[in-house]
Amino acid sequence: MELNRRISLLVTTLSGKLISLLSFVLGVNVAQGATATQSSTWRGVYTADRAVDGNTGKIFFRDTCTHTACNNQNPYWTVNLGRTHNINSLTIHNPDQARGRLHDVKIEVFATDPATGGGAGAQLCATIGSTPVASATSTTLTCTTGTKGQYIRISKSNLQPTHFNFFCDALLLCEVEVDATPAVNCPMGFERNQDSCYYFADDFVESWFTARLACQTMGADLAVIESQDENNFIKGRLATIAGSNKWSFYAGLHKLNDQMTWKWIDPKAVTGVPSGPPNTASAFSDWRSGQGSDTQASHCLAFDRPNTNAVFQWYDERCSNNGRYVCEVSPTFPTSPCGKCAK
Ligand SMILES: [Ca+2]
Repeated sequence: MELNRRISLLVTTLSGKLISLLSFVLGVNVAQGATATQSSTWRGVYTADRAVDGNTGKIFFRDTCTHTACNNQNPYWTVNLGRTHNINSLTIHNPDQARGRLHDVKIEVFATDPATGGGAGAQLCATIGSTPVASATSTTLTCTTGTKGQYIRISKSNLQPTHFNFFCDALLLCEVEVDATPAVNCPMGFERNQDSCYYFADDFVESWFTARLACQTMGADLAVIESQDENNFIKGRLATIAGSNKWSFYAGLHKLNDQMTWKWIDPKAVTGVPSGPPNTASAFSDWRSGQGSDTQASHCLAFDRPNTNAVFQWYDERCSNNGRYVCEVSPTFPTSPCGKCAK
């Protein structure tokens, strides 16, 4: 491959990964390209998908807008985001031909398809009152905090009488953008903390490698700990689960072949985890006294404690030793093979 092309491909790949990572951190328009449906379609051509095609232009007869049928008294438009999201806000691009038609609107979020019985679990995101939104403007509606689901429905009521043959009150949308971040529904047997799910394997003991395979079998991987909060959550749960047993639990940190560098199994996690104490580096660690710094064959992280009255901390364990283990799955981890399968 020619060098320029290689560089270009590398830049494209990296920027794609960056955008994908940023989208999880910042929240972006997750509706574009999603599956959309509506209660009816005016003249059969102003279809629901036109509000998620990425064209936010508001000129009705030139850009790509939706329009429900004139005889539809309770029109609605629904988008399926494909998986559960924490919904922050919606931006509606209202056509120049709206002429007072964007009024009495209710935006609701559902865990399951409202068209097939999911309507009972509606969460109200936001409303537009009887005063219409101005034509050819964009309006952003912030959802009630904690709004979460896979389906968003925009429905309209209190339709006004038809003024002319060609002007009926209906639901018209040039584009709907949804600012949201993916959420994860924990698989059976997993416990939630923040936006991750954890499986505390306390009934089997395995080597670090077999423990990792066991996690992967469930679409997860050994836990990657990126913050003090996450570390405290796991330590707290381990204290409860272990009780008076002298157990240790593997997590997803291991030492590279240089016998010095500790590395999380998730490449996106913080790098450069400092070796044992004193922990003066900026990266996060929680080594037990005397741990994390030897150059021997102790290459895998286990949560352990010197006695059952002590708190769990990080211990550098020989990877071939048997231990219990903690698995994790989140919207972004593991990246393969099944990190995005969990719903
Ligand atoms: Ca459009």
